[in-house]
Amino acid sequence: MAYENIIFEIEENVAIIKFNRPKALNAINPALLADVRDVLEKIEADPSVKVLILTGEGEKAFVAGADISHMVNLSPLQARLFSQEGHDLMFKLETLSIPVIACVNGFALGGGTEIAMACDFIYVSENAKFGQPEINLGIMPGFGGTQRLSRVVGKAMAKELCMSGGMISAREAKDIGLVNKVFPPENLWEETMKTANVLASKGKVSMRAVKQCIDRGFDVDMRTGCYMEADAFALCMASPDGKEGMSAFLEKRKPEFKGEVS
Ligand code: DAK
Repeated sequence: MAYENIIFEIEENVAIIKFNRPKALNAINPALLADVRDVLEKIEADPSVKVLILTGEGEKAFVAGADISHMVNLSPLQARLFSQEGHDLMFKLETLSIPVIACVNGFALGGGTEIAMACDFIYVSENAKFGQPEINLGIMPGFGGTQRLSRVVGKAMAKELCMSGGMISAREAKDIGLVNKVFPPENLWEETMKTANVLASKGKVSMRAVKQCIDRGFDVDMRTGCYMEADAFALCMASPDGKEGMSAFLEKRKPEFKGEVS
């Protein structure tokens, strides 16, 4: 199915969503949110998909934020709905059972930074720029920026970014721990795909267990997190992939993971 606001492709086991409104620097409107939501449902239902990459179409932007021409006319109630739709999508991305990589090839501002933070990790090109510039518009982050940013980079840095509305470079984003790796623009896609293929070669059951334990464990105390880890570990041990991975090591062959729970 073709979408109006995104390009959706699957390359072997890797699904790719490209935000595709380049004339508006891929700014987010409700139609784009709906397209992404639809695709995430398809991805979750397709056992062959093992990794998702989000990126922006065009040379300039990942996502330059929520579409200001849409937001300017919203009533407070409509704004709440738009914000809620955004939050729902971020949670959906965050809790997707497969790893999600944000491949940031330019501006990631406002909602763009917020989408990238809802991914498992972020790879960027040297020309990427991050920021929460909503304060410059007399508003504030509405897709989780005040919450996720402080959890990723700490309260003081999150406050500086959200209060100043300033942009930071790819290198600064790396220095504060917002992004994992910075590449020259011409290498970004290849490097992202290389990592995606590494992740796609692992077992889906243990991949999901790792993702859930790290994410959910972050919100609870250490002891509860370790109980969660013990349960998830038991699930991995009970899964055919667990047996296959360890047998393959002992038999000196490559494992063939099936991603089945039993
Ligand atoms: N929305 C709509 N159009 C945008 C846009 C955006 N966010 N960003 C860029 N564009 C459009 C420009 O208007 C321009 O359109 P034309 O004039 O060509 O028709 C085109 O993209 C190219 O942009 P520029 O000509 O400005 O390109 P430059 O290279 O000069 O500058 C820029 C690039 C990214 C620095 C600049 O475009 C810029 O500052 N853009 C705005 C960035 C921004 O402020 N982003 C944050 C948006 S606010 C909430 C829900 C969500 C949110 C908040 C609350 N609730 C409902 C509670 C989230 C808010 C945001 O994300």
